[in-house]
Amino acid sequence: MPRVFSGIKPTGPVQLGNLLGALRRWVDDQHTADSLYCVVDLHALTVPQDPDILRRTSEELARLLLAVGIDPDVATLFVQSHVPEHAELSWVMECTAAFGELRRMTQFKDKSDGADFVSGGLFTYPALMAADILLYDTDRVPVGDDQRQHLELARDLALRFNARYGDTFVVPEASIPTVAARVMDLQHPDRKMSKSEDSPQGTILVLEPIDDAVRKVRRAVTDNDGEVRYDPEHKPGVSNLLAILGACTDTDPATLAERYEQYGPLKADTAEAVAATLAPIQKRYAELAADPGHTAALLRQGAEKARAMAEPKMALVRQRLGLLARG
Ligand code: ATP
Ligand code: LTN
Repeated sequence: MPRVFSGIKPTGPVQLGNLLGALRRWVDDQHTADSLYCVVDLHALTVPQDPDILRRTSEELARLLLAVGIDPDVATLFVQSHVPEHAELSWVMECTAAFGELRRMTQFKDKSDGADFVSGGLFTYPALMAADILLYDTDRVPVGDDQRQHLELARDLALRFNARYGDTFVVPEASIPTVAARVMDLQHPDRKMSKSEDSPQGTILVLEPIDDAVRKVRRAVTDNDGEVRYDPEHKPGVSNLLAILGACTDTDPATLAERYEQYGPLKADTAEAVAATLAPIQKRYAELAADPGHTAALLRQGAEKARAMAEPKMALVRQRLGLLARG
């Protein structure tokens, strides 16, 4: 079975882009691959976090992953900081990456631009992400389109390490969806929907009241020419609605466009499809939240399973590098 690994940061409430671009495919992949899914709390530390909020967000995120359908009996669900090998291999990856390579990362440029404080971790972040992936001999990484460049780097680092020290890592492939790979902000369709960006009216949260989500879709920014056409470059707002509707109903957005003459019905159908997608997740989340100890216990088991894979891999890496054997 192929190995699948992916991660999500506990940086805020999960939004529709996370669900359509990544999480729904995680659920599908668990049945055809040996999959590991990780709450990447160390990645969240690249920007200052309130400890109490980080703790709560991490736990709620794990619960949401269960609510969307990750089955802990099938997939390995765990928290990054519970497996110390991630941080250890990250250092090795920092030493494998070139400064110039890290400097080219567009996510670093976007997130550092205009920030009051830019941590060293924000710059070296892709090395930690490569470590996450390479620790587990990952074949495939289901992510949204914004992670394409980081995945390329992870591949380059695996190849470089293998060339320098001998075959050690599997070279992973990105798996990016054909529809809704980049869900855009409903108010600013020129930028991606994101959980930590402050755009409440443009961001649909997976756990927000359904009425609020519906209202946001109905008020989404479109354009003035009145034609329904799937053309992300020239008609980003309308195309975003078509992509959301397409992802929620498993239909090709360009085919959907032929069914609409006006924006009103497109918005109404998209709102309805979003509501139908979110409602069962919210119901399941509420059930899980009634027993908070359950999620924590599952995460402990998940970390044990992950550690059993990460420890021997890290031992091999130490040996390849010439680090003295322990004990
Ligand atoms: P942040 O705003 O804190 O950077 P984020 O919302 O971008 O967070 P991540 O935790 O970085 O979310 O990403 C989790 C997964 O969701 C990744 O695979 C990422 O590619 C995907 N993803 C995030 N935003 C979108 C989006 N707008 N459309 C499609 N996929 C997305
Ligand atoms: N960098 C990713 C989150 C992430 C990840 C990973 C995704 C961290 N480690 C490993 C896939 C595989 C992001 O910002 N969305």
